[in-house]
Formats: sequence, C-alpha cells, structure tokens
Amino acid sequence: RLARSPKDLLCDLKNQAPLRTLDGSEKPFSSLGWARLVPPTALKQLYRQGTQRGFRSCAVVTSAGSILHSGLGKEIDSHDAVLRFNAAPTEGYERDVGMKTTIRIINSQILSDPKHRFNRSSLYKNVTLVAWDPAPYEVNLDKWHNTPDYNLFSPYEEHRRRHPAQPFYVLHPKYVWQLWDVIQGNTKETIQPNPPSSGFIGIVLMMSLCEQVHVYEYIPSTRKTDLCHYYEHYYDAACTLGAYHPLLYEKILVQRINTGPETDLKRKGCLTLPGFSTVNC
Ligand code: NCC
Repeated sequence: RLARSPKDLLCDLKNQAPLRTLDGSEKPFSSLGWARLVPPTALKQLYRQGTQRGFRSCAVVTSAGSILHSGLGKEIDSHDAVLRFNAAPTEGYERDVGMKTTIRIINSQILSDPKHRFNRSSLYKNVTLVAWDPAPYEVNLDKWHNTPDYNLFSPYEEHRRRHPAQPFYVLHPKYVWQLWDVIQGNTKETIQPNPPSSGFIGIVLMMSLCEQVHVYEYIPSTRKTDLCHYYEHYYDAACTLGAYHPLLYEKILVQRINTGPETDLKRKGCLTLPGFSTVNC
C-alpha cells in the first residue's frame, strides 16, 4: 500500500470520526428521557454561538510526569482554551501546567469510583465535562447501558439534574471506536482492540473545536521520566508507552501530523496540530 501523507491522515480523522456525543435520540436513551437530559447545545456548537467562532488556539495538557519543572504554565494559559484529563489538578502546579481549564475529559472511573469525589471536588466544577466509557467494539447501546465498564450513567443523570447549566456530555462509543479504526487503518502492526487513551480522544476532540492545537507532553520532551503523573508519586513506564490503551501507536500517528518544529518537541514536549476547519479534504 502507498505511504499515506500527513494530509491523508488528517482527512481520515476529520471524515471517518466526526465528533459525536449521546443526544438521547437512540434506544435505550430515548426511552430514558435523555433527549431532555443532555445539554440543549451540541458540543460542536457550544463555542460557536453568537459572535464566537470556535477557538483559535488550544492547549491539550497531558498528565505525564515529564511536565514537572517545565515552566510551561504561562504558555499553556495563553491559549484560548485548555483541555485537561481525569483528576489532573492545576492547584499547586500552576508554574508547570497553568491554571486555566476549559474542558475536562473524564473516563467512567472518575464518575463511579468514590475516591474521586466527583460530586464534590472542585476539579469538575466551572468547566465543560466530557465523559466516556469503553464499550465493546460491536457497540450495542442496550448492552452497554446495562453493563458499562464502570457505571457512568446514574452519576451522569444525577449530575445533569443538579447542575443543568453546566455543559456535560457523554461521548458516543461509536466515536471512540471510529478513532481506533483510524489508528489501526494507518498502522502496519495489528493493535489490541482496546479503545484509545483519553489523551488521544482529547487531542482529536480539540482538533474539531480549534483552529490550532498545541499538545503538551504527549510525546515526551527531554524531561522524559517514568513518573506516571505530575501529581502523584507513582512510577510506571507503561503510563507513557501504554499497556491497555494502544498508546504507542496513537503517539506515532499523532507525531506524523505534527507541524511544529523539532525543538518544540524536545524542549517543551509540544506538538502543533492543525484544526479540522483549516484542512480541505
Ligand atoms: O493516566 P491518565 O489516563 O489520566 O492520563 C491522561 C492522558 O495523558 C496521557 N499520558 C498520561 C501519563 C503519561 N505518563 N503519559 C501520557 O501520555 C495519556 O494520553 C492519557 O490518556 C485515561 O486515558 O483515561 C487514563 O486514565 C487513568 C485513570 O483511570 C485516571 O487517571 C483516573 O484515575 C488510567 N489508569 C488506570 O486505570 C490505573 C490510565 O490507564 C489511562
């Protein structure tokens, strides 16, 4: 097969995985009243209302330990929107990771495991929330609703009722698997059928909301370390290279569409990616 260009890859991501969240139109969610439960504005439209025309420049901040001592906080906060993951804090780490959070992607463990105090923690307030759960590849929404990996549905319903004004979405499991299909479709090796990491999902999600996306410490800088997260004393190289998620393949793929200079990658662990609105497929 012919080698595929960065443009081909971008177009695969843009066309084969359109951003999709649960909208309550499909069973079983339609019968459960989700059409009225989910936010009235689609995520794709949320930042394009009135005079807003989406974001120009965005930052995706991974939770990798290598961001410690980076001093990237000011640069990160200078972007129009900042996306963070799961329980990654800013408090106490502002110099390295910044303090602005626009969107937070959370996996279903955050909603279901009491240790995260999803209802109470300030991490999940005053931001747009996007949750997801790894449904099996052959997505059957009824089965998934009955046996999610971690139960995100009741906490989601409760949170929507208590905080109806907070934008909070659940990614459609088909979207997650379409992303996986693009990774496998552009990788020679056969990859394990586990969903992409929140990191990959967040990067592509921001590519549909922003004209340009800067990703920090997804591809490790020269600060590369086995420290899993910048906010925890826990060491495991699998956090960076992957065990369950096809992390290594995701990272190789994203590096192929990097338009930033090599020095940004080495010094800052920073990738620059074009937003989908700027790519003509
Ligand atoms: O660790 P996690 O991800 O929350 O990290 C968010 C994203 O940052 C990128 N990352 C992280 C650490 C590192 N050393 N290098 C990196 O590149 C990855 O892209 C990662 O996705 C997840 O993807 O949702 C994950 O969540 C954790 C955990 O559930 C949450 O942190 C909540 O505690 C998973 N860990 C476990 O289940 C034990 C992790 O596998 C993936």
